[in-house]
Amino acid sequence: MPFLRALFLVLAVLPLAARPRPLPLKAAGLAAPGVALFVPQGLDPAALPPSPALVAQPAFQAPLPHAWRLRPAFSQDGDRTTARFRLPADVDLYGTGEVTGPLRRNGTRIELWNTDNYGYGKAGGRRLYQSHPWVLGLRRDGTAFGLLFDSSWKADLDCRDGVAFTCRGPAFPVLVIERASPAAVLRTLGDLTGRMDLPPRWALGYQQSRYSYAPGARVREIAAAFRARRIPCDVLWLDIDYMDGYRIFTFDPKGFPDPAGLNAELHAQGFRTVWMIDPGVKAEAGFAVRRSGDALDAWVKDASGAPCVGEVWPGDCVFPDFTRPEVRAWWAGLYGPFLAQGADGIWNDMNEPAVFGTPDGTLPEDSRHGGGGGLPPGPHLRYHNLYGTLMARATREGMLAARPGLRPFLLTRAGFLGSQRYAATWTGDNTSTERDLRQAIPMTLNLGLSGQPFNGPDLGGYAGDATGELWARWCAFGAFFPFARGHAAKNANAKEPWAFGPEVERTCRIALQRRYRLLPYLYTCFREAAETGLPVLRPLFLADPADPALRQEARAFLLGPDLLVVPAWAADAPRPRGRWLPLSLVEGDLDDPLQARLYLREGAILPLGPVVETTAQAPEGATTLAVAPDAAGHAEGRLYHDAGEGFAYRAGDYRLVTYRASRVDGTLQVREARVEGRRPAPPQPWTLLELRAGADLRSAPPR
Ligand code: NBV
Repeated sequence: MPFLRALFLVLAVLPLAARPRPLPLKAAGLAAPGVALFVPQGLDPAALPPSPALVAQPAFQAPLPHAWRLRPAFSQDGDRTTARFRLPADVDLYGTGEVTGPLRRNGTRIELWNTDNYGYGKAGGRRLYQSHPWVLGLRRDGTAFGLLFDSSWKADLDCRDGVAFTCRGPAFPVLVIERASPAAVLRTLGDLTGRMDLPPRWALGYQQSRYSYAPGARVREIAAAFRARRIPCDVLWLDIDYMDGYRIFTFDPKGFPDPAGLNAELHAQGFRTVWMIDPGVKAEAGFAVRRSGDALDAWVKDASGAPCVGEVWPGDCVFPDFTRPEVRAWWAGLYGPFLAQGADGIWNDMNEPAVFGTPDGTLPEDSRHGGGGGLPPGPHLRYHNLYGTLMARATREGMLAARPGLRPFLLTRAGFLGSQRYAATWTGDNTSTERDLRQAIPMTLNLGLSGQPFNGPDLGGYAGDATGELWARWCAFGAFFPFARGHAAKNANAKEPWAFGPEVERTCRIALQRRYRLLPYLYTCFREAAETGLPVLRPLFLADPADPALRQEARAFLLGPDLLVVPAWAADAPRPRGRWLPLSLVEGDLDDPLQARLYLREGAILPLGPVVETTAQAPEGATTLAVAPDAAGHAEGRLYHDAGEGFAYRAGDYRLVTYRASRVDGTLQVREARVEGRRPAPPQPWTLLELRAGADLRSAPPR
């Protein structure tokens, strides 16, 4: 009988144990106007856990208004904590970071566990290289909200029935932003998680990469080909094969005997270079980086306290523990001698971190991080998603220390909400397929809607062979992405703009020339993103949040506030309300059926520059102002310029002009209505180009 009673008790208790139990709220209030903070039991509201996503710890400033609508329900189930929001069915959801699939995230579920996901093949593409516990919600009436789950632990973000965030960790705070528009939510997201710093202007140029251009002679050939063919390009990328046996911070003595000489040669031709540095340090006793790291026992530890060893490119590696401030300082110090060779930018790859031959492709969940400087010690389960961000932080600090007068340009593969403070990013190892050509647009848009404006895909696709047609079509709209870089896997075919013959080359040249003409506008959009947190590449619904027809549009997009880009294969895409006037930027662009169609918003002024082959030749300011007057003959536009490099702009050495156009006695006149900053006006005069509504391509399609 005692046995039966025990069995009965176990059976009675089991379902209870398996059921999540509600976790009551401990405190709720406003952390800022329109920003609510919810703290569940298990946390001390006066001493919240440090948040690497946020620039400042949130604290209660005022009571929560009674009418506050969005409140999370917390629950716990074993080691899992959930925050769930019930939402009306007609709310549209966006953001959620770097994701495959549709722009509108309703009905999707993703895993927040940064993963090296070659070809987006693992877990059906449900987890990628970055994690953003963040959702942007848009209501029917165009008002919007943001949900920020402040936990870096391994998690699930489920948008299938309302929004539920479940992490494999303890209780966490939730922030809810309530605003009148999605743009206003994004500004507040920028206030909370920080903004991208203004990059050097050269980083806005076209960039060419391959795994790998090696030896140095091959890099020179690529540089020469760009210039001989007059295809605009600013940056050449050096992938892992420049290293000596994949040892980071070294150069292959055979292929790259004189990196400083190579960099200097490329600089003389108007190129910049970006060199890859991975986190895995070859576990080789004599290797200098290993030895200097050993001196502070810099490594992530396994459960027994010994350095974690895992295989990456160089063979067995140890992994810096970037949660420790002294390790970040050591890592930062490694960049001084490296950058002295003349590299302009740094590319941090494999920093999920990716580890070969392990069940999950990374370090074990129970490996240990030391923390410090406010971060508590913790398991990999807690710090994995932050590994890339903390590495990027240390790298950026190293770049700044080595060259205090230059703006660091850093690209990171792994990231977390807030990593835009340290680095730009790209969407990892996509494929040369129609699927990835198309989903590059919503991926870039959703990263922008998650706080990261400086991002883009490998244009043309990374893995697999590209056809010329695919490459040309991709380049034709990808030329307008904030980060525009062609890249290719080792075993893929050549994917430079000329690799597919003269017709594809011509399409790519035209597309890239268009980008370079837009440079004054693009730089102005970057400055706006750096100031406000608004994305550079924007979904159409940002232009008219109440228009339901724009909510799912993932083919056409906006570059900044005024330019509508419609890929050639999306001619039937809806447009935001108002008139959009067709625009030709370079000769031949309207005659090429593969080019994206460009439209300027009625009432806007678009600053343009000349066609150049590198930003090194681009004059400051604008040489042309394209004006699309509204029915009343008015238009307005902005132009930002500065030295394009360095930090003098922070002390006022910039010029931000608001131009206003109006028709006086039938003649269109433009004046500088407002000037900010104390940088003098550039010497060259600008010419006026008036766009007329009669030339609208909708009524007169191009040949
Ligand atoms: O360093 C080689 C590649 C790089 O080209 C690519 O862009 C990264 O996403 N890297 C991954 C390592 C492994 C590629 C299979």
